[in-house]
Amino acid sequence: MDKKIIFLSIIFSTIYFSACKTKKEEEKQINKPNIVIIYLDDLGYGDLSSYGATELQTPNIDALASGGIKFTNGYASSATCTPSRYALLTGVYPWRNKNAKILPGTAPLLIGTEQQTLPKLLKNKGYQTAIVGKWHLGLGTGVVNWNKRISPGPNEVGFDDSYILAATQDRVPTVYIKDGNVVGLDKNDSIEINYKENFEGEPTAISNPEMLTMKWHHGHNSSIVNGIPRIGYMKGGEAAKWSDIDMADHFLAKAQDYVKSHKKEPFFLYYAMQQPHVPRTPHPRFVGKSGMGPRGDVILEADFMVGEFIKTLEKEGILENTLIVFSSDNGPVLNDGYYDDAVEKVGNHDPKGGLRGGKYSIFEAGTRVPFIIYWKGKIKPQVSNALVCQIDLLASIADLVGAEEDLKDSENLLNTFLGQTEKGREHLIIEATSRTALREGNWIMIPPYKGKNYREAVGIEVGSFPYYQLYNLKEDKSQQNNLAKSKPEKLQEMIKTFEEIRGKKYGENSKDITFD
Ligand code: NG6
Ligand code: CA
Repeated sequence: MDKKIIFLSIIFSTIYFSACKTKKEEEKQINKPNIVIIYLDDLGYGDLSSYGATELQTPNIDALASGGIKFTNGYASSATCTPSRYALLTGVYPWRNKNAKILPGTAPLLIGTEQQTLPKLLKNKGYQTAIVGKWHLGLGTGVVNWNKRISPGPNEVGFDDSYILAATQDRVPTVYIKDGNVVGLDKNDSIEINYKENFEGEPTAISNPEMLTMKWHHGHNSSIVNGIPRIGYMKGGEAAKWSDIDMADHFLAKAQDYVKSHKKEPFFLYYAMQQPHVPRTPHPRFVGKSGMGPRGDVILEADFMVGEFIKTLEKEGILENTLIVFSSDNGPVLNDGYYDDAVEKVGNHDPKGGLRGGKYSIFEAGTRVPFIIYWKGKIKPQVSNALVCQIDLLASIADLVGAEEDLKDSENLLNTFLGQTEKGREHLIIEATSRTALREGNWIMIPPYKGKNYREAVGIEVGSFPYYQLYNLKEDKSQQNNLAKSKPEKLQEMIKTFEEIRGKKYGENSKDITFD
């Protein structure tokens, strides 16, 4: 070949490839915002002033809603915590995993270490990843020794850093765990946990009611920590026990520290707050602020924490380069096992925002939750009625950062999440304590289920009837008018779609949790 041609082709290919690189680099800049998921625990569709609450004000979360996209048909995959978190992090419907139920503090890790997860895919795209807050997806492989490094856990499914509470605030162990190690553990005071029986001589809510500062209503009568009776028995670990009233400040400080020390790289932070789950333990500066008792007070506390967190992003100069998702793992409940005035002081506040049911329920209030996406300067403020679910964040974020994922359940709704279209999912399967239903267009179809509908202990209708239910949610938001009989064609069409996804044996695994 002519030397000149070879020379020229080298020059051209160098120019060509360096041009490509520049474009890719450019894309990198655009497509790699920091990603933060702020996830509350049991916050209802009607618990924020931006979602219609009039009896309490949540200005900081409202600012995200009014400056971003407020979804009115945004769903958690489930009406309880563990399954919703499983769906959020794996993009897999929780009913595909028979163990995706509310887990005790001793449950093994629910997510397979080989499974794809949101933090893993982001890690592969150069992100630093972290969780601060509630985990509730199991730890270890069976029998956990809480005095050694606990593994596998969040760090083995994609999080570079983890600072968690293992299960729930009402379950033992009541300690923080950092990257698999109990924080502040005195090696001479080892921790033992048992969910079946107590350790000899250890006080419980039953044997020593005089030690309680909060009374239990149902469940929650095992070990006492900080005067609060919990689920499960715990011995030892005195120095490591958390302070309930400081938990919100504690997690905020961890989240802020993380942002400050990772502001130079793209990061993913899953900030999983504990409010307003029981036991509701507002810091004294929030006590009495809502006039609604501790449940209202901790919602105000959570709102304050969100405000402080956003201020940190702003101060560090990265707010414009951070995509923020705000949502809740399931709907609201007033009495979830403690006497804490939630029922007595709720007044005119409607945590369900006019929906039917609540936490644990296949009715709308179980899974339809506040769902906000905020990206300063990038997303045009709007209200979106698109049908979206937290399970879709995985596929959508994958697209945002240029990852290719072959997913069955998680749908790529990136354009919907960025406010470029109001087209959401065609349909969605929602789940509530093993019952599933089909949400499609304006409709929801709930198949027949065994078991009681009304659960006295929590004061909630779980949506269980021995016949089909069909509601038009656009006309009948509170699900009062069952159209199963008057709309047989619509019903049949939805049963067909439902059974195509769920199979005919959808009810087989449905096992109720105990409420009382
Ligand atoms: C239930 C608890 C409830 C709450 C829930 C989990 C009883 C009687 N009730 O079993 O208080 O802890 O589990 O909530 O123990 S969730 O939001 O984490 O799913
Ligand atoms: Ca929850």
